[in-house]
Amino acid sequence: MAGMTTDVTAPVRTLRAGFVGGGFMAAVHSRAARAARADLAGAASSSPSRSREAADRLGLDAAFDSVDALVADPDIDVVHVCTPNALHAPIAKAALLAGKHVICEKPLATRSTDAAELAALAAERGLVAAVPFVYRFHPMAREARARVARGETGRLISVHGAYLQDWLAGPRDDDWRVDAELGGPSRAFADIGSHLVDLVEFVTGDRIVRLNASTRTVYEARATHVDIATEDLAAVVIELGSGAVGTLLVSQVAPGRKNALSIELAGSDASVRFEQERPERLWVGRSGGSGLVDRDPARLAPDAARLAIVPAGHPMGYQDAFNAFVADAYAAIGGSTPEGLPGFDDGLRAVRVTEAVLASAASGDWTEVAS
Ligand code: SOE
Repeated sequence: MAGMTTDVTAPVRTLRAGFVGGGFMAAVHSRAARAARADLAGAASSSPSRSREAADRLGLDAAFDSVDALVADPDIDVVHVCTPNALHAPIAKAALLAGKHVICEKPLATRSTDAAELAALAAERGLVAAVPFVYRFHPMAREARARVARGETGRLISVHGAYLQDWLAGPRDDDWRVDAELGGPSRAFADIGSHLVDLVEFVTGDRIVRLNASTRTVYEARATHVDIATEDLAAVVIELGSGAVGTLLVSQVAPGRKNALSIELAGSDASVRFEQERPERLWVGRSGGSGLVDRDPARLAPDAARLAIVPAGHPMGYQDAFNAFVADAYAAIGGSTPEGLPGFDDGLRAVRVTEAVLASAASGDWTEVAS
């Protein structure tokens, strides 16, 4: 069909993928792996019966009795880690030590020392190690990045980003993530602020160097948890390496907001705004007139067009972005170097910014982000 591109990189051989965890994210990962033509080798969860239930529900070949058994299976090439946050680092480490490529959910680790160890280990072993910062894979987020990179927006002046959800907005709403033992010391920022940090840095090509944050725990008790210490929201003022400034608002208690990730950059010549819930369009703002750019592959930058797998007017969405991420990760396993694949170094960046947010919120001071 005219204007359609289908060259999202395909894996060069059939990979065998194993999945640790059986929840929402394991379902998303396994759909993407199937679309990338992997063999879906099996699932491991917290018990043999939960592994069986996950394998059946996700349509995987086998159920492993334990995570260790999955990681030790010589037939598995790539391990997808889709567990609660505190288990990401130990499982990713075990998989890398077993010589597996790893796709590990964010936050890569609940401490930056662990994330740094994983990034170093993956590099040392020459294994592909990717973190699903999948909002990078919306064609119009790539288009924003391309326009910034080719100078269309001019000198970067300011950034404002938000990631707002409401699935924890009520006092009885509850989830394992509120528990620091499972989720880590940061909740809202680690869970969704990490995506926002990644997208801001990816699209601007700049780095958050210092920040000043306030956090709030609105509900210290929920349906099953009490004495909750993890944050429901974070409001952060940022400074970037270029001298640009910005604000980030990250909240899991924003009624009516489902998955409202947005970033807006103002440059000296133009602004761009991308909204994840309306991913088919990019707003381009100019003093002399503004407008919406449609996802029309014929008119996009090459790196955006390659991700546009259906023509303009045929909406793409979250699972398409996820599929493109997994396809690119698998292509990297096959020896390619796809543009913009988020690796463990990017996972580490997000953990470092998260730690700076918690440190600043605790001290009330401006805090440097470790580099
Ligand atoms: C829940 O907040 C969640 O599923 C996150 O964990 C994901 O990273 C985000 O993409 C959507 O919301």
